[in-house]
Amino acid sequence: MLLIHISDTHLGYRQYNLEEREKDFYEAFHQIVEQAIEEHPDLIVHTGDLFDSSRPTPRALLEATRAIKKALGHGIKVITIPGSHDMPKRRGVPPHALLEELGAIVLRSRRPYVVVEDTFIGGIEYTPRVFRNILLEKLKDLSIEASKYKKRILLLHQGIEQFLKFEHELVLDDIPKNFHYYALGHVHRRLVMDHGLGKLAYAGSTEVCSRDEYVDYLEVGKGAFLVDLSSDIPEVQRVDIDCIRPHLTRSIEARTITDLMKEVEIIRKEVIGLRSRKKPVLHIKVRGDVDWQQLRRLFTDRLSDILLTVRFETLSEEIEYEEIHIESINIRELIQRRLKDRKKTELAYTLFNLLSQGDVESAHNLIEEFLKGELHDIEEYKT
Ligand SMILES: [Mn+2]
Repeated sequence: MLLIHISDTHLGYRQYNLEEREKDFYEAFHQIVEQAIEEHPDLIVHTGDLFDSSRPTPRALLEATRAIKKALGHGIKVITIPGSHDMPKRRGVPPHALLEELGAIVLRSRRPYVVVEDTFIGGIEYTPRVFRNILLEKLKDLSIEASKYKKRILLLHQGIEQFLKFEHELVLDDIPKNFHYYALGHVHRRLVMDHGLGKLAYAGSTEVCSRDEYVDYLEVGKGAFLVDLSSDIPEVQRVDIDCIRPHLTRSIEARTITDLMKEVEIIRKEVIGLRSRKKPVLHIKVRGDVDWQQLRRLFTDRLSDILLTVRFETLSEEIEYEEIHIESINIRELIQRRLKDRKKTELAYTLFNLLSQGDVESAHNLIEEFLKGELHDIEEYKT
């Protein structure tokens, strides 16, 4: 059996609120599906965060539908699980249900596995850390069920401690050992390692969701994995896409205007030297006090013809952290100590709780209400 493993396509993500960036994510998805079809696999598995939101826009739904319909039309099975971004937070149907209507298979609680020929394919939707026990239970059940079949594949969208130090739900030992291929999503950097009877792999995101991911892209590329399960140990090969928009990061010190203009000229030559089909995103880290208006004008005037956008951020002085000597860590207390304000602590702590449960949507609403000065009752957000 030959499969293509794709993950974290985040369709609908509009980075920097730019339409071009939204389109980049669609383009990456279409390109990888096209390349997948050319490999003539039996199936395509997608390990979550197909969409950037559990309520994708019609455009995002349309793009997903087109690509998946195409794959299905070539006789390729499409199997997916909801991820942390596209799983409804409370009750409700994941957007994937729409794709089920087309003939894709969505593995989640009500249908945790399928069998294709003699291959067992099990999957679990993203499960926040607070439900870790349920997750472990489900893993055990799948492992037992899988043992009846010759080849076994497991689909997960979770963080593993080794790769996500502070936001993981699992450690490597939690993952059953009797599968041949572990298709994982959630970690945006591509990686493959030995586990159980075969290989464990994060396919990574297909576009650059945050600046740091561009560094990963330069090191390990972006795209999918082509997995051949015909031999005892699966062979995992990279399938790379070439439509990733470049991100350039430069640090500058606050200096005279002449110095800054020299800096701009150097960057200009560099950008032109890239010979990229897509205009790069430039990230400028600024150290020291600057005249922001002048800085912005200078970069925009001299570089806007060759860049998609310039993002500025301040490089703050190193923060000194106090050492903590307490027996158990009380998060609320730590926040209180740092912020020294009861209201802000309440907000930060509520946010912390929501986010540690993966409830990005409520966290987002909370912040939005707060910023608009419309936050009347924080209790509503307490979990
Ligand atoms: Mn993701």
